[in-house]
Amino acid sequence: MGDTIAAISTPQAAGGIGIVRISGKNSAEIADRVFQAADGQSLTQSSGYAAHYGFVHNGKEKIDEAIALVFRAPKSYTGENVVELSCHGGLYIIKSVLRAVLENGARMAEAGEFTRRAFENGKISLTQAEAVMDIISAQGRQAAKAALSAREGRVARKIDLFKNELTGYAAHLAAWADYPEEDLIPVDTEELSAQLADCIIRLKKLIADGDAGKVIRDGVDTVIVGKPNVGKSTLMNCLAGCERSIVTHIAGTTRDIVEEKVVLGDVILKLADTAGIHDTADPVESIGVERALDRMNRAGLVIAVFDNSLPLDENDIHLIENIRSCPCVAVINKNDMENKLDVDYISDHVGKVVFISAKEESGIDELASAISELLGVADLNPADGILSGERQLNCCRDCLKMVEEAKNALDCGITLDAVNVSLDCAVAYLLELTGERATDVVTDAVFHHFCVGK
Ligand SMILES: Nc1nc2c(ncn2[C@@H]2O[C@H](COP(=O)(O)OP(=O)(O)OP(=O)(O)O)[C@@H](O)[C@H]2O)c(=O)[nH]1
Ligand SMILES: [Mg+2]
Repeated sequence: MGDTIAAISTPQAAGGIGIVRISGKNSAEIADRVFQAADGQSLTQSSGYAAHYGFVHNGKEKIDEAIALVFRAPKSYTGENVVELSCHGGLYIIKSVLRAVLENGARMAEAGEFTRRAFENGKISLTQAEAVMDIISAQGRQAAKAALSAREGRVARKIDLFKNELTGYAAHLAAWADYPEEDLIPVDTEELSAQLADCIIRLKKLIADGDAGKVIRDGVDTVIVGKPNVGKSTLMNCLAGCERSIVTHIAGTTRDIVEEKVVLGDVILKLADTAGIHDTADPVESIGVERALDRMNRAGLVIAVFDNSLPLDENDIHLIENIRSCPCVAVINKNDMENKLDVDYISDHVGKVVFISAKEESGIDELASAISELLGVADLNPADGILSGERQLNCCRDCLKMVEEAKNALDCGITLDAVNVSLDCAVAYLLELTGERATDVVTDAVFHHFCVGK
């Protein structure tokens, strides 16, 4: 970690401003070699949080006008000395500035290396580091909120509370088991069992919220299914806000799968419009039907569309039988037309039913609410600190398993030593989650996903 690193921290595209970030012990010295402040001030002599106007050059060649921002360790993103050179955002200019910095003593930063240094210098926990990546890749309002709250340490603080609670129980048990001659408050096994039961409920909620959080962060694979001509493609286009799928009055218009990512309310849907499901002799259409069924079985959410203007037929009934085990919303489309559909039959078999007119774009808010409820995000408060990513969720699931084991051992009257072993393991998983006891393999995996410049 002794060397000084540099990278372009803004996107690799033309823009108003481009930033080259330099971090490490010698960042001000290196910046001084390429940056000449208009007032002659040397950056090594500058105080922290100071901005200087001047020019960047490489040897005798003047590259661009720039502002140099100086941060002094430990008050910087990485916890090291940092200089950020803000130049004009042309690709050629910004790459020339980076080249000048690299030729004058800095090393090219690896992906995520700035954030890794922030973690290794104790500026942020591993969950906060992961949140930085989530902020960059957030696609919706809720996802951005969740990432920001994690960045502010909400997740880390929540995990700290669990950690302190479980460590407290373990310490009491250890003291009681190891020093029976001391005048310690006896362990009340019934009370401890109740406390662990309560902890289990809270851990399960944290995991459930994390699972729901995946929907706002990464989106959910969603398939629109139904018999031909019910308005699947019209719904797809209505949600996508553009003419993504071909719509005609002819049954069997959609043959292949058409995909589009859309934000509906707070949820990101990775939508797939499919061929109408029915018995068909047409070989092309039947491949489309097979693909639709395959997608349906793999989807995280099924939007099953029915035609309000037609009586229920065997294609509809067959579809209802097929979707029973999937998380599913039944959409009664063409609500603008006279009702001939047996809606009661559908609501008896599918938990959530929503009336819409895809053509007139009505009922879409109700569809959004039904989907949010079904996916468990309706009551999710993204600012509350939600676990992000499989790594965090797995640590938490492993911790839960250990707390459950500890409670079982306690309830079965197994020695307190054994209970304590499980509690210690539970705490170890939480330490892995926050990065306080993460192996290099775990840390490498976390930072592997970062882009250069972060
Ligand atoms: N009145 C009315 N007509 C609709 C509505 N939604 C779709 N339609 C019409 O229904 C017909 C079929 O619409 P599509 O969206 O192509 O139906 P689909 O389910 O994708 O059909 P396939 O791809 O053939 O399976 C078109 O003529 C649409 O204009 C609606 O809400 N109200
Ligand atoms: Mg279609």
